[in-house]
Amino acid sequence: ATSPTPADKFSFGLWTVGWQARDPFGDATRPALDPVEAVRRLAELGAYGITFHDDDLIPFGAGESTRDGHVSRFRKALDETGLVVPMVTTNLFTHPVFKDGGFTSNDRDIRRFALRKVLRNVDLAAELGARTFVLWGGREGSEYDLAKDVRAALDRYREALDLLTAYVLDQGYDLRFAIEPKPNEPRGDILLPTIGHAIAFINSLERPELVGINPEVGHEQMAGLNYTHGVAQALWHGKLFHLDLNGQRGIKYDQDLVFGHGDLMNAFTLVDLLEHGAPGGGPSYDGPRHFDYKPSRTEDFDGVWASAAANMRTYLLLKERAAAFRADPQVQEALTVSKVADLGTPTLDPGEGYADLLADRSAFEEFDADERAARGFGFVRLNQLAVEHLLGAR
Ligand code: 3MF
Ligand code: MG
Ligand code: MG
Ligand code: MG
Repeated sequence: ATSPTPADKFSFGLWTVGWQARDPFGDATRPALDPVEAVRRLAELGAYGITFHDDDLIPFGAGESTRDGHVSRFRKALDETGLVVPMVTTNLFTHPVFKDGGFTSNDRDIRRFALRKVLRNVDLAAELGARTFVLWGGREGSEYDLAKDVRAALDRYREALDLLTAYVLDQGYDLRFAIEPKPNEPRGDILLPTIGHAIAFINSLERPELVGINPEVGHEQMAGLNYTHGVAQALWHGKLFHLDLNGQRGIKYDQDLVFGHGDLMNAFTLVDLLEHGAPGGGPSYDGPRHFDYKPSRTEDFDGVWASAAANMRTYLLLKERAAAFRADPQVQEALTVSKVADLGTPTLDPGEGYADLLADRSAFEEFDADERAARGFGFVRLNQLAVEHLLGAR
């Protein structure tokens, strides 16, 4: 059960295993990885999908024939291995032209260039059968408050999304967009910094149904937020179109560790949520389990493939542990004591309005708040049972 198969829907970014480990303080520690090799190795390890930025596959500025050559080699490897491309994304952050952003650069010509770069890549995404197009606006932001008119930037961001959704509709593409929030890095402050900011923005668009989010574990945790809660709210809004799994240890630079190598307990509750849904039901997620991690700079290629396998094995182990947790009669009893499922019951009876509530003496006049306040919820016992399942002690 801990050997991945394509049915598990694990996918990886080409930029993850292909990361050469260049950081702001040091040179690359690994040579470039051929995308064809990445496809073959990931397929061997049991992944089902691979994703990429345009520039991961085709060098920035390449001419048409070079471009076609890279795409057809890649396609051939996909056909040979059965790996699919569930998601594609555009790089609007590496080239110096994007130093003040793409869709929201203060320079209008750069904004128009960014839109053209994305439109071209949307065509490729559709051609390869991708269903999700991720937009991570890493350079959309500022270091200096006075240098960026945030309201105008949001207008331009909206203009970009409205254009992109009009385009996919007109082309008849079966493709939806997913915005990936991140609080900072590389910009001092990035626009749409968290899941909540992104969802609020999406609801102001012309075609919000075509736009959702791609939340990343580490990005929310860099903002000190609870990823499992964020994912649950995204599900509640019907906006969880895709996700980026990895590990992060607290509020610091974006670590992109292996999934579970950061906050393991939060990884456990996330897998439990994705695999078992909310206690009260509601929308669930059956899309790719996509890893956006970086094999640490200390690793050679053996370490790269071991770390890729580690992401999937950790996910499957957590899935197994979560199933054992849910099946444990003591856990069921603890959940009952904690009234977790009771939160699914509406606070008012069917058809009851405020007049009925005001007339209900048991709700207020006769309610013994002190007696009820003296009762415990038993949440600590419930959590300890989870820890013991996670540790394999039960
Ligand atoms: C950066 C990221 C990005 C996005 C990618 C879109 C380079 O912190 O997480 O990875 O995930 O651009 O998928
Ligand atoms: Mg990231
Ligand atoms: Mg990250
Ligand atoms: Mg990411």
